[in-house]
Amino acid sequence: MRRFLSILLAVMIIASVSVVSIGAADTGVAKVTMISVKGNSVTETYAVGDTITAYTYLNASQLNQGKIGSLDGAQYYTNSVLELTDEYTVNDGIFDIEGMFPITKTATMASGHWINSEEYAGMGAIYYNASIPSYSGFKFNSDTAALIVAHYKVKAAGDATIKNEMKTLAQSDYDLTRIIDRGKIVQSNFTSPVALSEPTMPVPTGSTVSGVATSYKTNDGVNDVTLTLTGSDNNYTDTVTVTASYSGNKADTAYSFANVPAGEYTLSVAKGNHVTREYTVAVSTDTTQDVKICPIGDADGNGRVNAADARKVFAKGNGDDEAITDAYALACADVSKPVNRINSADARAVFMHANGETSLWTVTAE
Ligand SMILES: [Ca+2]
Ligand SMILES: [Ca+2]
Repeated sequence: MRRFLSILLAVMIIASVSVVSIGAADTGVAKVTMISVKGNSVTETYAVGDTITAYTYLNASQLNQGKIGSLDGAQYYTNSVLELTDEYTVNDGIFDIEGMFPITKTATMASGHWINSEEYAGMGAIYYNASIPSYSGFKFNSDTAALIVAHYKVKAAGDATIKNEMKTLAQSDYDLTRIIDRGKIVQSNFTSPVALSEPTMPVPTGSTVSGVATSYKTNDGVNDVTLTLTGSDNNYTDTVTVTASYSGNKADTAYSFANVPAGEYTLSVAKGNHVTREYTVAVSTDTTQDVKICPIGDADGNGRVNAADARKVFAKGNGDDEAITDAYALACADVSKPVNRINSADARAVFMHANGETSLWTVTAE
């Protein structure tokens, strides 16, 4: 009985020691070192319970203007100290993948989980793989181009590492030239800054692009004007849809894009029964760009398709080059095959529409 009690006491002492040791860890600190793809690092100290946002950037602007066609890699982290607070899996529960991979976005296949290999014992990992094998590529063209933005929580005291490794980094030119090939850096002229707190690098806030979109009434079911702004030298793309409110047959409708980074853009304007039009917009400050689209067949740009349009199209098709000169007006006049050529078939179709015989537009009942 006595012997049994002493064993029980010993067990209780061990148990209480282990409780004390957990308590010490909870109030301790974690020294976290983050290592970039190229091996440079940053170290910060955190309290247990702190949350960390880890930023990994990539700047390949020296190579093909930073356009990357495919990348494949992992971010490893010391699992005993750090917990990945957002879990990403390929098959289920995809959660804010655009926030985690702001440039490659939903083109990324990613999963965050632990691994237990001999090489990386005790490490967790975020695996990612993204590919756009076209000339446009993912644009890692500045030191603020984020590869991964990952959220961690410090769950215990100790030393921890967040380490970026890449298996493939390939340009988006036609032969997909490798920058990193099977884990080996073969072209070293890119940078990969890392940060464990809010980036010290300036984050562009952007400008407003706004204006008035002029369109016309073609039938009562067609009211949405869709404007798409796409960066020529960055990854920005956004679409705004506004509802046309008519005064007579014309609608002047305000539109606006917020937080547009400086750069050159294509603004595409589309509406049912209208000919889509593209504008080039340079943005360095708040920018006003009024736009106007016209109905199919409106060769003189007044929003109506009538005998005057038919006469113009006929004259153009008959060899009078001065009848229609503007490229967009030509697109409005080019209503019939062959495309990119104005001839008597276009004139006939516009005339039939003006005459109320065969409409050029999709007409639905109100
Ligand atoms: Ca007209
Ligand atoms: Ca034609």
